[in-house]
Amino acid sequence: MTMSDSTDQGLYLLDYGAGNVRSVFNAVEALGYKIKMITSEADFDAAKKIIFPGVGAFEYAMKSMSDKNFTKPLLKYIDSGRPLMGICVGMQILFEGSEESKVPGLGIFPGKCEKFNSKTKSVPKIGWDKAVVVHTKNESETLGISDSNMYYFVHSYAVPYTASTECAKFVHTATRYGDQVYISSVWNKNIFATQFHPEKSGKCGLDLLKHFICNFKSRTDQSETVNILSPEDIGSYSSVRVIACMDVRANDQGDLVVTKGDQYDVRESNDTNQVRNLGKPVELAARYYKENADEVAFLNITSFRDIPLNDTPMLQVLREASKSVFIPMTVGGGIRGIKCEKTGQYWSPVEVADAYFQAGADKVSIGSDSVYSAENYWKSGCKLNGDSSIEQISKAYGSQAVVVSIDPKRVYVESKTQTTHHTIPTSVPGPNGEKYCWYQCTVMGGRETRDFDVVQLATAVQALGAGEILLNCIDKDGTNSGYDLELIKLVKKNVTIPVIASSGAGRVEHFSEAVLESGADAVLAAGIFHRNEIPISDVKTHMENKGIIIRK
Ligand code: 1PR
Repeated sequence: MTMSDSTDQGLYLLDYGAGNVRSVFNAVEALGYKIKMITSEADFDAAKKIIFPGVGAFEYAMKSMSDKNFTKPLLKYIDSGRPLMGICVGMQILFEGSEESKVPGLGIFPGKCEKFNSKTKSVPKIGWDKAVVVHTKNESETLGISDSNMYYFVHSYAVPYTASTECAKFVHTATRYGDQVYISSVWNKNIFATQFHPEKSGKCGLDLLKHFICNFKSRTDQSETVNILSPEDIGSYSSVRVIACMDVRANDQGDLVVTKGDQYDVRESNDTNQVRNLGKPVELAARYYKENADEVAFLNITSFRDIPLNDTPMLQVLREASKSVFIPMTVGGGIRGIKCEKTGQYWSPVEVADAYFQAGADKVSIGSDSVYSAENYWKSGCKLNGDSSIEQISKAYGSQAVVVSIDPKRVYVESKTQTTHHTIPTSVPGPNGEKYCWYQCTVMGGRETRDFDVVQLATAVQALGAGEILLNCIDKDGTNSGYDLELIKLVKKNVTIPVIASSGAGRVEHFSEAVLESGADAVLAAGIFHRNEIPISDVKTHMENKGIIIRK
């Protein structure tokens, strides 16, 4: 056997042409193995192992499979006894169905995906968590999943876990999210599937993929139904994410750099007035991956300049970064319908998002366009007409793939009656001693203010289908004076989707305050990480000492 033979395990990737399958591709290649795309029925016959990273919403996945005529060949492949590894929606569609859609699933496992209860926790669930092996006996082979590892989950639907005899036959791990316990992986005969994303779960995830590629064994002993954990035995380990954010733009020499400003001004305050250069985006992302960031975000901060999609340098940044960064990546800036002024070519919001997903992004973040959509939503009397980028992208890829980035500014008022906007009493009075403020939304990176407040925006984007809010604050950006806790509390009170605290982190205490005092689901920083002022490990150690669950 030659060297190249040993890397070719007859591994195929089932891609029905949507979303981020590049990450799986890159993860397998980083492990030193070859993986080919399934493009025809004949490939199912040639495959010795298949990885099926379902992406998008349940119905979209089932429909795409059927449009490509992949459903029957997949079922035939499964029947043949050759190994299949499903990921996320690639696991969900193995069940009978989902509350998300009327379209039935493949029905290989009993059970149906149900939506998480958003009255008790943020939904979608986005973050790192444990997958607890439920079998306590006769399972010497554990597929490489360890209770001490954390994996990356992002989903709104899950199949409830019960300690029934039926579950015992195929459930491998379960995970708790607040008051609910659900199936986080299955293993039965030749099928292994995870609700979480191994390709985005750092080294633990890569190890799991390697295990599937090299050591997978079918599970034959299904008759053993004793000693599985009851849902009450599954502990709560959902962790708070620490995110490193890179604002990216071309500097005055034309190089793409990570920059960072104070209150959105990214130019040096000295005579040079140059765009601050804090490093190269791909290198910095690789550094944050090594330093144990839970997620990275790239924001194209000059996206208001209309650049045709095919000329967008951010696509190349993602393609390169996704070769070495195996944690979730969000990209923002210019996510909207784009028209090329020269050629007249038009890319719909879904096409734009798809280009980023194909390049390696897991989530897209929408800024200015979400403000316009939210304004229209209120003007129309809260109608969902399907026109907005948020609606279109979340319909295709699921709400968990759509982040809305908000850039608000404080507006101080003396009393609540001075404005119709949502005001709060503030402990940080205005320049003239004003005791109230409201948060005004801006577009184009803070360049233009709108007669629209953060509560109007946050509630509208949630209704339109956004899955997460990246909550910046222009007053706090780059100040190192701590997050705007009052702002975070206000937004958290009005939405059930996760909220990422952003802008102003300067000390480790700021991170724990955002979580404990304001209820942030994740914490983000830029300047202090770029300038090496506080290592991510110090932030996590501090948070852990404060009783916050983090990924070590
Ligand atoms: O409007 O959809 O094209 O998106 C543009 C995106 O670019 C938005 O997400 C917007 O927030 C971002 N953006 C535009 N201009 C700037 C700027 O800084 N001049 N950056 C900008 C926003 C905020 C965060 C920053 C935190 C943490 N930057 O990215 O990382 O404030 O900073 P800190 O920890 O140093 O305080 P569209």
